[in-house]
Amino acid sequence: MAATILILNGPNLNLLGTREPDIYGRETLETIEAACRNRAADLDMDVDFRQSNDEGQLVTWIQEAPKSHAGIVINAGAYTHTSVALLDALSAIDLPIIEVHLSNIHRREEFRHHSFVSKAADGMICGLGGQGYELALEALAKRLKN
Ligand code: CA2
Repeated sequence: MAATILILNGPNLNLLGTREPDIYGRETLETIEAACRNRAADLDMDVDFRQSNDEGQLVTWIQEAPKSHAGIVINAGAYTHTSVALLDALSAIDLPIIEVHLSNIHRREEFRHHSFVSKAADGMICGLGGQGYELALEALAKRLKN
């Protein structure tokens, strides 16, 4: 049976493609989801692609993930820089985790340089736009094979 990867998107990522194209590009979350589905099919994986503006909802999805998912790709949006709750939830599960950011957070404001999510992630990809999600799926496919 194909492994299912949970792809989590945090607050405001539903607005992609509508504003700030100079930072986040013109892709919408829907086009990123479609690209992930195509890439996952090539890799013989399924994706479960979700977005929430609610920190508690993201925590609940992370807690439930080991029952039905083989790995997590997470762009926690601004919660990346603030949420000990997300760090605790990610640290409490035994799944491979890849953190993704569309923008290069290290080229931006100082407050975006620190990530709580990174403390629990196996790897982090940033600055490559939606392609970062596809690269994260490739990384998980390789890890799950080994
Ligand atoms: O670069 C990323 O992927 C971020 O996770 C995006 C977050 C930001 O807070 C992180 O520092 C880096 C923001 C997502 C909100 O995206 C918007 C898109 C269009 C219009 C407004 C917000």
